Amino acid sequence: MGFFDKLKKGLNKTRENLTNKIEKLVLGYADIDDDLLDELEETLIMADVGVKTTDKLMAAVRKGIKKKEINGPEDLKPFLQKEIAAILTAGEENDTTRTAKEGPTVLLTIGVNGAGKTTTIGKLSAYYKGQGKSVMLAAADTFRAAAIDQLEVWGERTGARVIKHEEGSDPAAVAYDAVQAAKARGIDVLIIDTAGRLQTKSNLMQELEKINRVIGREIPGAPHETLLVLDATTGQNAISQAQLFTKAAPISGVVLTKLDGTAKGGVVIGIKAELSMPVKWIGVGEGVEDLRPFVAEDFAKALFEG
Ligand SMILES: Nc1nc2c(ncn2[C@@H]2O[C@H](COP(=O)(O)OP(=O)(O)O)[C@@H](O)[C@H]2O)c(=O)[nH]1
Ligand SMILES: [Mg+2]
Repeated sequence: MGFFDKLKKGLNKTRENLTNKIEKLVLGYADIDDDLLDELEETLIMADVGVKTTDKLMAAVRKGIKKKEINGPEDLKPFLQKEIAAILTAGEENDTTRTAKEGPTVLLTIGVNGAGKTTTIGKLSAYYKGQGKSVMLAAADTFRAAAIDQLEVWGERTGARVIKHEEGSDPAAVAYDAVQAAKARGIDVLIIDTAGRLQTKSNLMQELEKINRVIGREIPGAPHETLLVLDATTGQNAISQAQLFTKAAPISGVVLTKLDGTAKGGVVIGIKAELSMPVKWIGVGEGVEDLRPFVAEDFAKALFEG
């Protein structure tokens, strides 16, 4: 199955929860009235689009009715599709990965435990390898031995060297060694795993600041990307996590994982609209092939035209 078909299949439940509900809703009305608009608003909120974004969409709908762009219930779905596609494609030129002019491109991944960081790193490693680049991985999630082992498995699977220290060691020291090794070996892409413990915001902030300081000193401009990994199945919670992490580190883009089989895929719309953070990659499965750059147009199409 190609990636687009996988995306479409993965979004089945989100589509049922959003697009199909809108379709069914409008069938029950001959004209647009307040009841219909209330139900539409509720549908959007229930589909994890987010309250702010829903407000924005409903304001656009009301304007569309006034301007006679919407003349009956049947016009609502195509109108919303257009509006949502516009939100998703806004600022898309920022969605491409920043790379180093010379020397290794350093990608730092952050996010709460279980969001899919390590798996995403494995997939990214395969992606860049597939583009003929050399890849190195850094096990700066030193919190649990299992996390280091897991990264090593991905390293073996994708033919990338893994730089690691013992469990419990300083994550910034691992990052420092990895940067040195990547420079010495002329590596194209260095991807750093982190623990993303959120017990206290200040700990996380200090840890990330230290990692940033260490690698920025060794490679000017590094990290070139700080990717926040968010689990789509957590819906609106992903948005609050993102707000917390923005306080701890400058985030350049989001990786949204587990879009396969969740009904909460509408959260992509909220991430783009409410956080103005570019969604750079999406994950639709546990396999090495199941990560791709986010293409807004494809996503909107998969969401509305499945
Ligand atoms: N279905 C699905 N599972 C995923 C995806 N990405 C990660 N996972 C799973 O989520 C779980 C946690 O992932 P992991 O990479 O260990 O998260 P970390 O704690 O952030 O490093 C693992 O079982 C992964 O296989 C995805 O896109 N789809
Ligand atoms: Mg991990």
